[in-house]
Amino acid sequence: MFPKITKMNIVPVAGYDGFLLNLSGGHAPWFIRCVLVLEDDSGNRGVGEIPSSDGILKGLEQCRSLIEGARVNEVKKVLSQARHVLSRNGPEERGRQTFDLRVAVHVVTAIESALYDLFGQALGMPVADLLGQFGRQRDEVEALGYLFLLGDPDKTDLPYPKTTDPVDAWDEVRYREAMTPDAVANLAKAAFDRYGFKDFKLKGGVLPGEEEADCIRALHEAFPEARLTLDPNGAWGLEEAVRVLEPIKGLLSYAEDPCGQEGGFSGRETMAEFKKRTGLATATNMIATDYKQLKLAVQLNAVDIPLADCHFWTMQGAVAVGELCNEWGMTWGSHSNNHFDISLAMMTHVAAACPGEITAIDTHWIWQDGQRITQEPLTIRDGQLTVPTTPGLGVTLDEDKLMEAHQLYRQLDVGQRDDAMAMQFLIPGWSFDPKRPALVR
Ligand code: GKR
Ligand code: MG
Repeated sequence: MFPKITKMNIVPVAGYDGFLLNLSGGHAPWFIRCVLVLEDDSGNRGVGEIPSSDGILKGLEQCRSLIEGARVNEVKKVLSQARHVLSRNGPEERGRQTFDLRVAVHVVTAIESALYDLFGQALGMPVADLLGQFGRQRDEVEALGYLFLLGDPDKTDLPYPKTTDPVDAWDEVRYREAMTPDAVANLAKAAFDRYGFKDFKLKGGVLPGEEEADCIRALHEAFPEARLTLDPNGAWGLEEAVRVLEPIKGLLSYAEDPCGQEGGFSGRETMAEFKKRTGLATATNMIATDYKQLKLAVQLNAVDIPLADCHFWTMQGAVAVGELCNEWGMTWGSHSNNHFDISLAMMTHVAAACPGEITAIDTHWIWQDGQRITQEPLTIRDGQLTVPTTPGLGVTLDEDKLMEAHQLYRQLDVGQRDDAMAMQFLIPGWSFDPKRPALVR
C-alpha cells in the first residue's frame, strides 16, 4: 500500500525584488508566491509552488478534502476531482496583464507538483522520470539570462533591497537603475560572469520600441554568439512591431509577443501577420495559454515557440505541449514569473521531460538568487541546470526559511501582484495600458 496524505499546508510567502520594469509597470520591492506542503504517513513531504492571490488561496482550500486522506499514487484521481471542484467557480480569463490572472490551473499545478513529489519519493524515482510519455529526456536544462530595464529605487520611498556586501558584479548591478543600452549590456555581462548564459531575453514594453531595439544591438555587440530575444508583452501594434524589429531581425533568434490583440484582430491573427511579414520566429506566453488557444495559434501559423510554463499549463500539460511541439516541428519553451527555488525545480523537471530540441527556459531566479525556501536550491552553471536524480522533486524544504518568507507575507499584507504602485513615483497617476509601453505616457 502506498502512503496516505495526512496533512495539507497552504503557505503564502513573500520575498524581496528589485525595481524590474515591464508593461505592467514596475515590480514592487517584494513578490508573493504560494507554497503547498503535503505530508504523508511515511514521514515524507511533497511541495509545489505557484503564484499567489486571494483566489488561489481560496481555490486550494476548496480542494483540501480531496487531498487529505488520499494515497500518494492517486495523483490522477485527485487532480481530476480538483479540476471538477474548481470548474464550479466558473470560467476564467488570462487577462491582459503581463502575468496570468487565472486561478484553477495554478491551483491544480500546486497539487500536482506536491503529489508527484510524494509519489516519486514513494517509488524512489525523480519527477522528471515520471512525467509525460517518455520521462526524462535530458540531464541538463539550458536556462536563459532574463534581463530587465531597472527603475531607480532611490526615486521611490519603497524598501527595495540594496546590496551591502557584493560578492560579484551581478550583486553590484542587480538593484541599481539600468535604463540605457550600455546598462543592459552590463547587466548581461554581470549575469554571464555568474551564470554563464548563452541566451538572453530582454523584457520590453517599457521604452519606445526603437530604444529597446538599441538595447538588443548593445547585447549583440557584447555577446555576438548569443541567442537573443525581446518581449514587449504585445504592447506594440502590428505596424510598430514590424518597424521596430525588421532592422534587428538578424540579431534575434525569435520575437516574443511582439504584438497582440488590436482593432478587430486577435493576438493570434496579428502575430501570424507579423511572422509572414518579417520571417521572424515568434514565441508567446500570452496567446497560446491553453489547448483551445494553442489549436487556433497553430491553425493560423502564429507561433513557433509556445512558452508552456508549468504554473499555468500544469506540469503534465506543459510536457504534453512539449510532445506536440516535437511532433509538429515547433519548439517548446517555458515562461516564468518571479519565483522561489521550488518553482525552479518544478520547471527543471518539466523541461527535462520534453522530447526533442527545446529552447532555453525563462527563469527570474537570477533576481531572487540568495533567497530560498529549500535547503539547497538548484544552481545555474554554464547556463544550465542539472536535473535532480534523487526521488521526487529532489528538494528539501527549509522550515525556518519557509516560515521567514511566510512572516514577510503576513507583515506585508499584499493579496495580489501590483506593478502600478511603484510607478506612481516615476509618473504620478500612472495606470496600466496594454497597448502603451510603461514609460511612454
Ligand atoms: O516579471 O515583469 C515580469 C514579466 O513581465 C512577467 O510578468 C511576464 O509574465 O515574464 C513574463 C513574460 O515573459 O511575459
Ligand atoms: Mg513573455
